[in-house]
Amino acid sequence: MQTPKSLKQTDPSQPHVALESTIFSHLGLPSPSNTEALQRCFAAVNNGGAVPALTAVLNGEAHVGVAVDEDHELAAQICGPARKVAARDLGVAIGQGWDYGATTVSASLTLAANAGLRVFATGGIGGVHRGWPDTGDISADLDAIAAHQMITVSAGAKVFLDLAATLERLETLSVPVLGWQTDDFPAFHAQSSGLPVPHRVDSAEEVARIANAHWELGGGGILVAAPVPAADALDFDELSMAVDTALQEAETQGVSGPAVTPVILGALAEATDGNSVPTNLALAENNAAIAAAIAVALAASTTAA
Ligand code: PSU
Ligand code: MN
Repeated sequence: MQTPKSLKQTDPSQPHVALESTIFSHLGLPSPSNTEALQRCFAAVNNGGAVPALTAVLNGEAHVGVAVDEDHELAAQICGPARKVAARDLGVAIGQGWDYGATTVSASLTLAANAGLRVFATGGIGGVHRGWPDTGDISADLDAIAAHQMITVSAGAKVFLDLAATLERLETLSVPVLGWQTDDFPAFHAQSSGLPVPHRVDSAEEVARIANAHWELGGGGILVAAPVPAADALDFDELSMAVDTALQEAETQGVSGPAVTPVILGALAEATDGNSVPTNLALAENNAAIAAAIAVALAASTTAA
């Protein structure tokens, strides 16, 4: 695949972990927690022996590998006024020269795959929204995960979604869903949704073997679902009540389209008295660390082959 000129070059033979930027923007987390999340995810990837590759659209150029540690101003901008960029918006953001575009999971996977990367970490992926038969609201994240030969590490899908329908959809799209040291599909802020994962994995090497076999057969993306660490998890019942409150709030505001997820995330933070925010940070950091281990194992398996 040809790398678009506007992509900042990375060396794909090195273990890299691509990161999205929406979660680090005002659309994903309140300030200053978003900056803290960015720093903790970068540190987790570095400590795991991999290179963080933050994706974003800056001054009309798509980037894979924004060096935020060298450019605090840039970090502040990404965490500040950025506009949401999903996969379908990439051409628009580049063509219209948007100053700061925060990439979602779908946009990040598109850019990272074009740069030759294989591993990506996020907080929780988008998925099938509750009430989807009426609204048709199914995140473009799912199709993007299926389309690109990348491993996505997430704490399951966001808890306010229809998680059973999200798993069904991933099955239809032929996306292997691997529970990271768990038999249960995680529920983002809570360790378990009560739904089983189709397969459990226990090590990064195991994920690398599965990915190599899957890709040799022409398969697309793989989802690794890692539960939030126990110490940082929220109680599922308490969380469910907060989700109901947040969904009602979003309905009252009458939002639709790309605005839905940021509004619900904000309402959820309020409904949990802010408790969802440190949990969100902890799970994003945990996912980044696991993704680094997988990137290192994948690079080793490619060298050995
Ligand atoms: N998970 C988080 N915070 C976020 C998101 C996910 O913890 O901000 C973002 C991701 O960028 C994801 C997007 O790709 O929400 C999904 O948006 P939508 O539901 O509109 O597809
Ligand atoms: Mn949507």
